[in-house]
Amino acid sequence: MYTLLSGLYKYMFQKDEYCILILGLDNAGKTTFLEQTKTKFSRNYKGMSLSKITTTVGLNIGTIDVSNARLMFWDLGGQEELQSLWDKYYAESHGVIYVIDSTDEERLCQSKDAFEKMISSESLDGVPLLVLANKQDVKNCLSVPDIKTAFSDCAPKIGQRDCLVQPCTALTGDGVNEGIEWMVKCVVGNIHRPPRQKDIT
Ligand SMILES: Nc1nc2c(ncn2[C@@H]2O[C@H](COP(=O)(O)OP(=O)(O)OP(=O)(O)O)[C@@H](O)[C@H]2O)c(=O)[nH]1
Ligand SMILES: [Mg+2]
Repeated sequence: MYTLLSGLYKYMFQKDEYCILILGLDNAGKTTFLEQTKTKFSRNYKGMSLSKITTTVGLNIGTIDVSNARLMFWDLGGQEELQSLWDKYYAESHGVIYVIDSTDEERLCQSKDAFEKMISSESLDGVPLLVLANKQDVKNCLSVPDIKTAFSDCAPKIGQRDCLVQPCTALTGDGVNEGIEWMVKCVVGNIHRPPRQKDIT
């Protein structure tokens, strides 16, 4: 009887909580992506106007519920001097969303270096990686194959981790659902990083 009731309680009131980092160079579109995600996945969420978003100094936090999972996002500032703070969050995270500005060919190499440094951290072993080729609305931007080619020498460091490169336009929401749904499937199925369990209040 106790088992039955406790199972029912868990089903009704507990959610598995996963922490997802949103990383990438400044101006890549991380905060825009987070706002768009909250708008799409939270009923009644009236997000801030996307045109009012300014560069992040520190971090933005956002939470969404998808099925029985609760995703808590940490959107960190991407400016060079803020990148040294990223690794403070690695040990707690269940997944990483890495945002690339597909219009910024000039800094693609810099973005690759930051990505490579990030995935080299042992604290992120086994964590799923969603790479967003953002700003696909802009004519002549880099395509997913262009980005895969530029990042190809990261493959050995990605190793067995789940990894998807997803085209995305954070500004309009294109590709956001696909990316989030993929991430949920990966973190829920990842036995290497068990979720935190939280009662819903
Ligand atoms: N055209 C286009 N512009 C975008 C898109 N996503 C974001 N932007 C623009 O890119 C700029 C930077 O967006 P942010 O979301 O602030 O970028 P960020 O990665 O959070 O930057 P930091 O906080 O400095 O690390 C803004 O002017 C956005 O409107 C997109 O999909 N398409
Ligand atoms: Mg930001």
